[in-house]
Amino acid sequence: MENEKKKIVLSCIQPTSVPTIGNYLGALKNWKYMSEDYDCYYAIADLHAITVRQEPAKLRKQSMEMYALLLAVGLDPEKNVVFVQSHVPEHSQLSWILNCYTQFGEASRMTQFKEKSLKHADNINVGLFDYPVLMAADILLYQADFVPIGADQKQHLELARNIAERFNQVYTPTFVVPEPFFGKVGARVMSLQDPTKKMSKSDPNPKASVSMLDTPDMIAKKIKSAVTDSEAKVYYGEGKDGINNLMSIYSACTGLDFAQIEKDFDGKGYGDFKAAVAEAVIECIKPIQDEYSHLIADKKYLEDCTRLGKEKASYAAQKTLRKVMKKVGFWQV
Ligand code: ATP
Ligand code: LTN
Repeated sequence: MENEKKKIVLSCIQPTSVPTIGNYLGALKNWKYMSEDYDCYYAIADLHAITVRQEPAKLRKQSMEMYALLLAVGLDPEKNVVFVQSHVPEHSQLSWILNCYTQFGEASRMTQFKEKSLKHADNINVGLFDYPVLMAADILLYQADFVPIGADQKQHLELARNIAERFNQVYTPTFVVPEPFFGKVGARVMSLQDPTKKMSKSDPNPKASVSMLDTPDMIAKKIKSAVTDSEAKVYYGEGKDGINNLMSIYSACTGLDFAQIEKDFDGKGYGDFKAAVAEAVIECIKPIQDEYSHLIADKKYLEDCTRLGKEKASYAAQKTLRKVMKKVGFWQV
């Protein structure tokens, strides 16, 4: 067992804002669990972030903050590879090659592109369309076996699998075909203001999401004002999107299942339930916030860690890219 090669895990998060509890419960929490048993590559997807207009100084700052948060969640930069996507140019290089193995039709079916083009109608750039191919490159470069993601990324992962299979068929087996990995609960945390939409860190309405760095007071207020229904009975059911969402969050933070939650809140109103949810969220993220405040004060340490991440990621990425370039038939000297 000692010498057995560990399976490889890769995932990325965009530095578009401070992560929400949706990002944490749906993705980052699993990153931490998986980091114990797998060979993990985790990246800040800054190349993906510029598919939507970003302010340069803010993007730089958010990338550093996101990096600190990844360490605060418990990722170990020595044991895992924690890096910044743009520090490893092989992502862009492989992405171009994979573009030529992706059909326009299949890329056109991606629902996130449709949603994001509606949201950013003034800037429907080609990068936004090509986003899933870059994501495929991220994954395939590291020969990842598993990709922990929230449910919203399922379609993109399916595309990455199709591209890998196609390339392997046109040439000889080159890429590992990756499997998605979804956590049990929290895979899809919804907006507190519109529980039919996913909670998103770049939602302009601050009341719609709880950020990982919100103060206890802010968290309590946001959860208190979460949209629910008029039935005032805590149970998981149809037409109760708001309560279903709060129950999922509560369950993910406490480990209690829905049946237990329904029992505990039998006869109690939404006020009591919301107070309990807020408390559970505050407790759940407090240790991360404490660790974050130490890390963010040590810029030199964070920079040293990103350099180490870049070195380790580059080694693996170069190996795959060289193989791909040879198969495609590029003149290598
Ligand atoms: P943006 O608002 O900038 O598009 P985002 O909040 O959707 O960002 P990403 O950086 O695109 O977050 O995603 C990081 C990870 O978090 C992905 O694995 C994604 O599946 C997961 N994730 C994002 N939103 C949620 C959510 N509401 N519930 C569960 N998981 C989520
Ligand atoms: N598109 C992802 C972020 C992302 C990603 C990846 C996730 C970019 N590259 C590779 C998993 C694997 C998102 O969460 N929106």
